[in-house]
Amino acid sequence: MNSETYQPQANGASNNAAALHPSNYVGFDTITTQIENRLVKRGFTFNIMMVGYSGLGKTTLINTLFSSHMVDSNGRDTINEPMDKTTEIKVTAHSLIENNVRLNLNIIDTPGFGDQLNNDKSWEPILKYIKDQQNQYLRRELNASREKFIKDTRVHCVLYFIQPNGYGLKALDVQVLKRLTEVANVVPIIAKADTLTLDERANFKAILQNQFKYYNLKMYPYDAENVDDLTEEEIQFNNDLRSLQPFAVIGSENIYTDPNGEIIRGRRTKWGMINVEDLTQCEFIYLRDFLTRTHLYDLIETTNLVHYETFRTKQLTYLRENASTRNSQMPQVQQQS
Ligand SMILES: Nc1nc2c(ncn2[C@@H]2O[C@H](COP(=O)(O)OP(=O)(O)OP(=O)(O)O)[C@@H](O)[C@H]2O)c(=O)[nH]1
Ligand SMILES: [Mg+2]
Repeated sequence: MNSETYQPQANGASNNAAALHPSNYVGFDTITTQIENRLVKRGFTFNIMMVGYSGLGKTTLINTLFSSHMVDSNGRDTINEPMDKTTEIKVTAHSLIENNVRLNLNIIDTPGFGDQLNNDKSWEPILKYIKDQQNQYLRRELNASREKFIKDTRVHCVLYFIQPNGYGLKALDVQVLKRLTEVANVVPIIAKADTLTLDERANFKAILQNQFKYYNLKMYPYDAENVDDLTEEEIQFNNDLRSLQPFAVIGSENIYTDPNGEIIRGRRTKWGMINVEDLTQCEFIYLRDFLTRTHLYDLIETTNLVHYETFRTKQLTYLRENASTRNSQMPQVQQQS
């Protein structure tokens, strides 16, 4: 073997050693295909949660995002239809297949808060749900006979709906966002953007971006200093995305045929048709691309590497400290001489 192209490393040699280029084709570059095949076969699980004040179109947007009727919203065509308000945390599971890739999608719809007389704690069940899933995952992981593939129910993305009021976050929004951003990837969106003019929308966005900074709310995607492994391009892309956030979106359950004969998903109003997939009208397409095309895998990975890791470290440290306190309180066994 050519000693110039192959130099055995001593045990424990660092990975930073100069890269070697084998003189013949070895073939390990096919590992990407091998990984791809394995992952495609196994499929991906993506758990997305909708959170926000009542009636902001959370349930409707689920159906808009995945272009299918997935969950019943309270949109009604006639007055006789029952209102379908979300009253409890509801998980619906779907298996979507596109080009042989299977996506196990779990949508976690939550009741809107702000309806009760005292709303102070109305978000607690939502936070509890997120932590419970992390806890369950940890338990399964620590199980002596742990499963080969642990079922992942951890929340990978929280879509947070902001009321299009034009003046900013409410005190309750800040309270909820503070807690949510500590435990999950939160993507904020301006709901029902058709109720704002374009100027109002731009102004509102600037106000919200300032408020995120002011209250130190860390929204997803995170600043480059908080993530490793990103290329220059990815960092630039995330910076661009952050300047566009929160996306101003419009949701709809209904499909229409426009005057050109094209099928569109939209909202028919007295003054015209809103096409939710038209970028000149709203930023729904940005949101969908961001969630499903560009950041789906990163959302899953960041949940595992950042949020779950923080939870895991805290839990294990707590358990260890508790165990050592218990041990120090136990009566000492007399040493036999
Ligand atoms: N103008 C407008 N109305 C919308 C939009 N999205 C949904 N709606 C309407 O708002 C109403 C409430 O929609 P839902 O999707 O049930 O709202 P929700 O946030 O799930 O409500 P809760 O479950 O009660 O919290 C329905 O009548 C929808 O048709 C939107 O983008 N613009
Ligand atoms: Mg709902």
